[in-house]
Amino acid sequence: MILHGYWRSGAAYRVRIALALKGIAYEQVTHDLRTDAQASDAYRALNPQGLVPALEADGDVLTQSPAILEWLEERYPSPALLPEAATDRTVVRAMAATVACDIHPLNNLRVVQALQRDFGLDAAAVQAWMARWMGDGFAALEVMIARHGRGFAFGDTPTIADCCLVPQVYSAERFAVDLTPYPQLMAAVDRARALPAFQAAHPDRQPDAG
Ligand SMILES: N[C@@H](CCC(=O)N[C@@H](CS)C(=O)NCC(=O)O)C(=O)O
Repeated sequence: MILHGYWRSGAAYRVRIALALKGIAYEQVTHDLRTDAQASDAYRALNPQGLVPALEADGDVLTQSPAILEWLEERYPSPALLPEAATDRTVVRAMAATVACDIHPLNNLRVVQALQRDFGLDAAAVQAWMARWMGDGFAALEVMIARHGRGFAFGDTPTIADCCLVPQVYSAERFAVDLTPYPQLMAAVDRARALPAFQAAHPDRQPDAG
């Protein structure tokens, strides 16, 4: 398997966590987002969106981290990253979607670049934008985790919700977002990121970090 990513990409970080939790060996190819390498024709031949990650696996190229997480779960069911009951699975997917569909797209590099280049936002305004959407999502997740978490975001084992949440908190910490209003969320994140699989997936531990 080959993971096309970038050390600081939150979406690639999600996939690295799931691969590590499932004990799957893989190689990494980096695409430097600082130089727009992900937009090159060569990479677009793999992922027409020009976004990381993409996972080369079983002779195919898989894109979109939520779809890749689901594929990993179906192809490598153990250890499970979704609970058994259909309703519980939906709760976990809803938590993951809160990050992947409602927070991350608003804070993505190309959005932030557009805000700066096309709409003239300065650094302080960008920081406020990031904090606003992360805060909205984290406030909802705080309630959901208080309701469903028993150590992790949902239940007492890691799920795809934790795979999405931990990278989002990494981003929040980078952008100095106040996390003190979310104690349940942070307890779940701290529990998850103490695990070796989460540590192995951390941006600073990747070969292209720096
Ligand atoms: N929904 C996509 C988002 C992918 C995405 O936006 N990746 C970012 C890095 S985290 C990226 O490649 N950004 C480059 C850009 O914005 O041009 C997924 O989850 O895979």
